[in-house]
Amino acid sequence: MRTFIALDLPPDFADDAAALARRLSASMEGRFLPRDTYHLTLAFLGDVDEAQLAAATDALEAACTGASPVPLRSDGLGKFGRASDATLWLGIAPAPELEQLAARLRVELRDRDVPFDAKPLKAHLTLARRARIPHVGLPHLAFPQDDEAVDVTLYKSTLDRAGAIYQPLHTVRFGTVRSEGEDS
Ligand code: 3AM
Repeated sequence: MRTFIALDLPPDFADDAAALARRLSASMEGRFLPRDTYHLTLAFLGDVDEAQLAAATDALEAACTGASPVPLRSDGLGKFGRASDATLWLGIAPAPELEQLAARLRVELRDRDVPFDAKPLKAHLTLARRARIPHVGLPHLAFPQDDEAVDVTLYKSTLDRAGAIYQPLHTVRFGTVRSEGEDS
């Protein structure tokens, strides 16, 4: 099963990012992603088996225990790839809480022998794929209001001709970590 772990966005931030994406989609071709798919990837695991999936869930719980809310502050637009065929993203400004969470997650995954892509974190929300970024200037853009993120989810990603389908498998909200069956 193809999986990744990502920080989820509060609804207001996602709404603002979707409004930004709508403005951008008027200025360029591209496959703009549905708002509900927005996330900030903390670790891409790729294919894992059942045992690794259970270990990844444990790692997620451990990494979030006592974690602090992550400040979300827009840090401009950016791209991966060529301007003629780019992944277009909204950057998220570096923050110690975010760096710490991603670092802890990676330590917890490594301790449990769960494989993941160890490339340095580049905090971003992907807005569009296969975008053709114009050379002329973009319209005036309103960026999302600053916010805080408190949820991390282990996602299953299924590749489809129309794009990836993301299915949440396990979500942890910081400070309220509770396993299934535990009394509330
Ligand atoms: O967070 P975004 O949407 O930018 O591009 C994939 C997506 O990134 C990325 O993981 C996220 C969930 O699929 N991804 C896919 N393959 C990857 C790889 N081998 C990868 N990230 C790192 N290494």
